[in-house]
Amino acid sequence: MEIGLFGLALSGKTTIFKLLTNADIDESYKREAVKRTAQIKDKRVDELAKIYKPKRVVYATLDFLDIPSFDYKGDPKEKSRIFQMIQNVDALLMVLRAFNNLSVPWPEGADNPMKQLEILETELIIRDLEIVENRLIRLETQKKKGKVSFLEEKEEALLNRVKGSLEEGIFASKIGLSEEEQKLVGSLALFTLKPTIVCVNVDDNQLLTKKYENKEKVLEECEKQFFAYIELDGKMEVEINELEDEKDRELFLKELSIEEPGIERLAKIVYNHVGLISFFTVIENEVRAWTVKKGITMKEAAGKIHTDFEKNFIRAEVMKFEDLVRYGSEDKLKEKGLWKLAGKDEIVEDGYILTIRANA
Ligand SMILES: Nc1nc2c(ncn2[C@@H]2O[C@H](COP(=O)(O)OP(=O)(O)O)[C@@H](O)[C@H]2O)c(=O)[nH]1
Ligand SMILES: [Mg+2]
Repeated sequence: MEIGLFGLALSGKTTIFKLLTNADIDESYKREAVKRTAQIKDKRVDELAKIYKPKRVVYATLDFLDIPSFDYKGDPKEKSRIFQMIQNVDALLMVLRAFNNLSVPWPEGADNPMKQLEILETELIIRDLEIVENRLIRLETQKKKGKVSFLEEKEEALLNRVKGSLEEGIFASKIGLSEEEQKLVGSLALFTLKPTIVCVNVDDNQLLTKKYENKEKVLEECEKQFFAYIELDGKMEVEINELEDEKDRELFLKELSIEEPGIERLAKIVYNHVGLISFFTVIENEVRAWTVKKGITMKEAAGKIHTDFEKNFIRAEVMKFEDLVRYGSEDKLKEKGLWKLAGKDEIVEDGYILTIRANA
C-alpha cells in the first residue's frame, strides 16, 4: 500500500512526510520522490502481545512517497515527471497549505487551501481527460477498421462516461465503478480514480480555533468529490515527535486537544477510505498484523502470509479479536463456540485472528 504526498511548493509535504514516517531526510532529495515506511501502531496488536507474550511484534505498515512540489505554472516536462511519480501509488494524499507563516511564501495565485485544492484537482482532471481522449481516438480508429472486440466496446462506453464526469470537474472515483469496470480501464492508471485524501496543514492558532480561510468550501468540495479529509498541524506534531519522553509527548498532544498522533489518525482514514482491513496471525514467537483489501478470501489472505499457503490451502482457524480479549484464551473460545473453521472462499473480516492450515 503506497500513498503519495502531492501538493504545491511549501505546503508542508516534507514536514508531514517526516511526521508520518519519522524519516530524517535531506533536502537534496527534492527533485526525486523519497519512499519511507510507516508502522501502524494498532493497539489491538499490543493487546495480543499481552496475551501471547511473543518474542516479536510486527505492526502493519503503509508506504509513503514524498513527491517533489508540483509547479502548476512550470515546465510541462517537469509536470509530466511528477505525474509519472504518482502514477503507481494506491492513494493520493493532497497536502494543502493553510498555515500562516510570513517567512514562507505562498505559490503565486494559490494563497489559500481552497485555491490549492482547485489547482491540484484541475491538473489531475486535465491529465486524465488527455489520457481518456487519446484512448477514445484509438478505439475509434480501430472501430473504423472493424477491429473492435466486445470488451473494447464496453470500454468505449465506460470511457465516455468518465469523460463526461471529468468535463464537469468531477473525479472518476465518484462514478463508483464496479470491480469489472475498474479492470477495463485499469491499464490507463487514471489519477482521478485513485482514492484521494485531502490533508490540510494548519498552524497552532488554526488548530485551536478549528478555523482557516475558506474551510467551509474545502469541506464542501471534499464531500462533493468523495475525498477523505484530515487536518494536521505538521510542524507542531513533528516537534512533539522529537521529544524523548513518551509522557511528555502525550501531555503536549493532550494540551493541544490532539487525541491521537497524526499517523494514527491518518491510518484510520486511509483504511476506511481505501477499503482496507487488518487481520492478525500468531505464529510461533510472533504476533503480526496484516493489511489487506476488504473482501479478500481466506485463501487470498493465506497467500499474503506465504505463497505456498495459498497453493496448498486446507482451511483456516478463526477467532475474533474482541472475543479473544473478552475471554482471554483460545480454549475458552472453543468452549463458547466462538472458534471456527473457515473454507477457502470465506471472506476475511477486520480483526480476525487466523491460523492457516496448509499441506506442507
Ligand atoms: N508555521 C508553520 N510552518 C510550516 C508548517 N508546515 C511546514 N512549515 C514550514 O514551511 C516550509 C516548507 O515546508 P515543507 O514541508 O518543506 O514543504 P514542501 O515543499 O511541501 O515539502 C518549512 O520551512 C516548514 O518549516 C506548519 O504547519 N506551520
Ligand atoms: Mg518537500
